[in-house]
Amino acid sequence: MIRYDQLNAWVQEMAVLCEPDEIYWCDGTEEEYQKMLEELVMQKKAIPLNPLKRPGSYAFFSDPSDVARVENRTFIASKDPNDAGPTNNWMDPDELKKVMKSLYKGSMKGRKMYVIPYMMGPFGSPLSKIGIQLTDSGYVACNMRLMTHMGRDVLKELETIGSFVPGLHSVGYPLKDGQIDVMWPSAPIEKKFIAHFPEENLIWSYGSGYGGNALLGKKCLALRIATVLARDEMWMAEHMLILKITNPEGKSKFILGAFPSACGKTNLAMLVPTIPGWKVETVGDDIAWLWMKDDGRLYAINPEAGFFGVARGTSFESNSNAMMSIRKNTIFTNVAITDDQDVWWEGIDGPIPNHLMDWKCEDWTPEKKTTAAHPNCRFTVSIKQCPVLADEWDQPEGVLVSAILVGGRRPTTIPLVHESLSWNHGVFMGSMMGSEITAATISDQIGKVRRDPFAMLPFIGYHVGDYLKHWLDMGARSNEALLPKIYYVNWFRKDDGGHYMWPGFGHNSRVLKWIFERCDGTATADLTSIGYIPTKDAIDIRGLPMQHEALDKLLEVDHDLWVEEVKSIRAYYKTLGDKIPRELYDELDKCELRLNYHKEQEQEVK
Ligand code: OXD
Ligand code: MN
Repeated sequence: MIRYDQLNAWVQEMAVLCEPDEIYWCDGTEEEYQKMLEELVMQKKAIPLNPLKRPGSYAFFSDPSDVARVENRTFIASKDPNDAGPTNNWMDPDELKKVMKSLYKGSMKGRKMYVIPYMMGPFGSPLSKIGIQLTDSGYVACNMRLMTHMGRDVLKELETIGSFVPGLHSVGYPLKDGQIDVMWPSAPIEKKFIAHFPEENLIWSYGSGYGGNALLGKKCLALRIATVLARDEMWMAEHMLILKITNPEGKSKFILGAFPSACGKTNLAMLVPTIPGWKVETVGDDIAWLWMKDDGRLYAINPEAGFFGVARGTSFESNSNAMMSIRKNTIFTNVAITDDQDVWWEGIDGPIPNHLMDWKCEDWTPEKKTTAAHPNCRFTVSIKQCPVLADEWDQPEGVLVSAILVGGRRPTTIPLVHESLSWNHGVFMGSMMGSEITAATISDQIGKVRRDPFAMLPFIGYHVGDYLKHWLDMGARSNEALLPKIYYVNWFRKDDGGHYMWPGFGHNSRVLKWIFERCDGTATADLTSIGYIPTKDAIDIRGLPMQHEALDKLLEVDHDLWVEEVKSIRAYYKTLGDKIPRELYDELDKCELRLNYHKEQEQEVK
C-alpha cells in the first residue's frame, strides 16, 4: 500500500528542486476548474469566448515554437540502449537526469506548482493506473481536468491501487522578481526534453506546454510508460479509437482502430452512418488498453476521459458529433478567433470570414498567405459532452473487442479494406502500416510516407521488435477462433487524377458493416494474395453515387505494386534491426510467394 508520506516526500523533493512560489494540490472540482481558468484570463494567457456562442469556453495561443509534439526531443532513457531500440531517441538515464536537473533547478520560480492526481482508466478497472503530475502550467492543469479523472477521489483510490506514476513537468520559464510573464511560457527547442525512465515508471517533461509533451497522462503515461508495463504484465497499450456499432436488429459490437495522428480516428469514433438503421457510438478516440480475460478474448478500456482533437478540418459535415461536443466548456488552442469572439479554423462550416484574429493573435484577412488557425490547432473537451457517448465508455470490465482496424493515408497500393488470414498475419499488417507525415508532428517531411507500426512509432516505450513480438505473444495465449480479426482499411486511395476514390466519413460505415457481418460469418469475401477482400456486391453502396466499377478499382489488388510493397517492407524491417520476429518475416515470405504464384498463373493464362 502506498504511504502518503512517500508521495509528500516526492512532491517536496521536486519543489526543492524547482523552487515554485507555491504548491497547490488540485481537488478536481468544478469550482476549482473555473477558478483556474479565471486566473489564466487575468494573467492574459487565455481569452474567454462569446458566452452566447461558446459558453464556458476559452482560447489559448501557444508560442509559435511550441505547437506540436517534439519527437526529436522525446527520449526513452532505459539503462540499456538496446531496450529503447532503433526508433526511439535514447539517453543514459543518469546523464539525462543530470542534464534535466540542472534545467529544473529553480525553473518554477515565480510560479505555482500544481499537484495533479489523475487516473487513467475507469475507477475499479484492473488496468487503470494512477499518475501524479506536478506542473507549473495552469493551462496544463485545466486540460488534465478535462482529459482525465482528476482530483481527490484519485488520491483515495491510491490506497487501493497502491502505486502511482510520477510525472514532473515544467514549462521551463522561471520568472525573476518583478518579471512580467509571457502569454505562453516555454523553453527553446534545444532545452525541451520529454523524458521517460521506463525502469522507474517515471516521466520528466521540460520546456513545452503543448499537448502530448505536457499533458503527461496521454502519450507519456498511457502509451510510452504503459507499453512497458503492458509488456511486463501481458496486456497491451495501443494508439487506437474504440467504437460501438449497432446493426438495425439492435446487435452491437466493439471495434478498435489504429491510425496515425491526424488520420481521422476522432471522425471514425464519432461517425454518423449513411446506411439506414446502423448506429455508431464512441468509447474512445485515441488510446485503448487491452487485456485478455480467462475466456481467451480481448477486452478494452479507454484510459482517457476527454478528447484532445485536431480542430482543423472538423465541421458539421466531417464530424457533427465533434462539433456538438465542443459547443460549450471547451478549451481551444491555436485556433483563429472571429470578430464576435467565436472560434474558426480552415475547414469549419460556412464562408471564410473577412476578418479574424489568427493563432498568432494578429489580424488576418483572406488575402493573407498564411492559415488563420494552426494546422495542429486543438480542442480539449470532456468525453461526457459527446452526444454519441456509449454507455459502456467507463465500465471497469471493458468492452469485448470484435475487430481491430489498422490503416493510414496511402494514395496507392492498399485496397479499401482487406482482412487478415490469421492473428500473425494481422500483426504483419499492423507492422507494415504506413502513412503520409502530418502536421501533428514537427517535421520537414510532410507529405512523404513513413511506416508506422500500429501507429505507435512515436509511442512505443521500448524496442519496436520486442513490441511486435509482444503482439504475437498475446495472440499465442489464445485461440485463433477467439481472437479479433485484423482489417487493413485505406480511406485515402487516389485515382490517377489525384482525387480521393472513396467518399469517406459517414460512408465508412459501409466498410464497418461488412466487417461487422464478417465477424458474424454472414458477409462474403474473396481470398487474395494479401488477405480476404469483399466480394463484388458485399459492400453496401446503395445510395452512394458510386459505380460498381469504381468500387472494384478500390478493392483491386495491384500485384505489381504489391511486389514493390513487399520489397519496401523487407527493406523497412532491415532498418529495425535483428529483433524483428521471425514470424513476421514468415508472413512477408508467404505474401511474396502468393504474389509470385498469382503472377505466374496470370502469365500462363496469357
Ligand atoms: C495526438 C497525437 O495528439 O497523436 O493524439 O498526436
Ligand atoms: Mn493520438
